[in-house]
Amino acid sequence: MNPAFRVLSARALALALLLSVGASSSLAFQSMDDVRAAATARGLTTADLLAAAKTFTPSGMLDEYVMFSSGGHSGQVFAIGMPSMRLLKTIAVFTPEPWQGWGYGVGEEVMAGGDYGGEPVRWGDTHHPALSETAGDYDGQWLFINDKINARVGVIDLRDFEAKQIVKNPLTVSDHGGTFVTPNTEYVIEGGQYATPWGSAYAPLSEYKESYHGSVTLWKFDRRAGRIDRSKSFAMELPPYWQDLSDAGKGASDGWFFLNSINTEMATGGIESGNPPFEAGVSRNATDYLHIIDWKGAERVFQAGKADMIEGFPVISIKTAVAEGLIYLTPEPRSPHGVDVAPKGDFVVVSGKLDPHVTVYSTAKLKKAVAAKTFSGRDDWGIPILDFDAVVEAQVEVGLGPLHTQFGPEGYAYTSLFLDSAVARWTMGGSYGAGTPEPDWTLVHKTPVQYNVGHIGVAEGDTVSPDGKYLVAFNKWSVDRFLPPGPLLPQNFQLIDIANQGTSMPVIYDMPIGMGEPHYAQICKADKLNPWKVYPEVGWDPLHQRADLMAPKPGMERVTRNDEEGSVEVFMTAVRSHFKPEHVAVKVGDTITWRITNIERAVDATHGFAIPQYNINLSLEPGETATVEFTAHTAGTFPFYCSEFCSALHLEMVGYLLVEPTE
Ligand code: RUQ
Ligand code: CUA
Repeated sequence: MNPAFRVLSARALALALLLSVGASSSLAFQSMDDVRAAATARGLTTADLLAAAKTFTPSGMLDEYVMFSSGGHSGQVFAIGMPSMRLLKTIAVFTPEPWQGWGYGVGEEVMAGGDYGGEPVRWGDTHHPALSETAGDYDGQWLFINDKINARVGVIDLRDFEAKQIVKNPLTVSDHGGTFVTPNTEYVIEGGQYATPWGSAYAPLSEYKESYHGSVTLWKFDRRAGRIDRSKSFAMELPPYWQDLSDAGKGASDGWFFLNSINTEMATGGIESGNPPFEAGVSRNATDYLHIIDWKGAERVFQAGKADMIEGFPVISIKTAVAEGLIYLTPEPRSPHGVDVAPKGDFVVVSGKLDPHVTVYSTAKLKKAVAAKTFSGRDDWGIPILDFDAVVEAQVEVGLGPLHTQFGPEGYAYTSLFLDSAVARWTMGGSYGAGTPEPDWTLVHKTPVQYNVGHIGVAEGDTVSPDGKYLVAFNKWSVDRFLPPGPLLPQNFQLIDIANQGTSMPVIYDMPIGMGEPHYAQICKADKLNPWKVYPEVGWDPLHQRADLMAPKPGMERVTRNDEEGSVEVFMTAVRSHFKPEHVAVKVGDTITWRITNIERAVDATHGFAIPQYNINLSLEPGETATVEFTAHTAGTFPFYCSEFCSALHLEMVGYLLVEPTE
């Protein structure tokens, strides 16, 4: 017998037994001996069986949470059930995705919203998803995601888990400190990253200080329209300090947001010319600057018409921001990365990658220092620097390479430690202090993770009332955790059970992510989400979320040809297991408008529609209508078919597009 097995507790066995009975009620009764034998054969310990009991989700059981994870450079977002850690959907945003037909007739209009510089940009580097909030709590309606490489923001409607809008930032070409939302989703905030001249125009690096700019953009979100309203959006100019992560104030700090920065040195690199490389130049100073910004004040200043137009976009200059008292700086420790606002908004936690402490600022002290003008100086742009000692509440030594902090319900905070490959649990003080058995502001425990953890996410972790319960470590490396699929290894999402206080914080599940390099994720209680099971009406246009009057309906299927214009209109329906019409005959050079409706009302009765060579590939969910326009550029015979195995006669769900050559 495996020695580890002998320590199996009666409780774990009982749990395992319960599970096995529940999971296979159709099988003959299974005894404890069966569980024991199976566990022994696989070398499982008590802890393993307990972890299984906490995560194993039998067929048909639904998850308690949905995690919306960045898809990294896949340009997409992943929806993952928790605690099962089952991938539910890849939500296509910046990158074409064939299963959803995204980018092959549908989604192109949305993606075109993010094009700039003349060439279509068909991928993204997604970093930080943000769920819409009402009164500081996730409301389950909208999801926003930034694209770091191109400075774009995507808007996803959680009624159908589809992207509806991509906006391109006109001022900058890279972003990072976004997306995050203000407590009622008034704004979706996108902080820049690498400074460039406005609009990413040319200027030599020797003119860095004069010509390069930092910025943060406040995109106004119109909930009714479900779109960012560019006409009510504005930005703020910032020094070219390479602003990094950011968070919105709430509760005690409502009306403010916080951005940190990593290059107050304004290093410009140039290792090839004997200059310090960026990695050294950017880390020279002992401190960088936390930016403290009054967004409600900035909104008033913008609405009063005090913004300048730059690249056709309103920008509040640093000069105006300083004169209006909208912006302050305060020192933050070496190579800052994460800045995270505590649930009540009373503390702001900053991690410096090269400092083993997290630094906790008090928002009450920040406000006091602003009011009393407790400045230790001004930077080169005249921005007041709040005195560090006047605003810091605590510094907690947590370990090497602290990056990001999340909060639990009982007064614990959690910080990812990149260099230690661990997640630290530490106690908050102030009004949180009473919730934990340990003294305020102390490290309680570290759980090792595998490996190189970036962000962490706690269930409902960015809200005014985190659930705790689960924490996910988003690890960059997996090294030896999975069978190696060649030299490019999956990343590892590790689920950590944080339900107990003190030093019990075990890893209970590993989920390989075989796509992109995810950064952050937000975790929403599943019952807050209320997605449609089928589209509300037959003939629904998901882009505009309304019935399309032109949508083909049963009885009106036809192909009409206008000889003079050389144009053809197709009105087609799809239902198990045929398209109607099945023959579409056109001539080379015809312009074709092809409308197609899936007239099914049954849940999950999705049809695909794909035409070879013409690069057309749709997914039509029940009720959905879509329109594709193309020119019949090539003569030939093109069997189009349904790409979803929708019925026993799915193979017969086919038709012919006949493109007749012209002499
Ligand atoms: S950032 S860990 Cu966007 Cu920390 Cu990736
Ligand atoms: Cu419809 Cu296969």
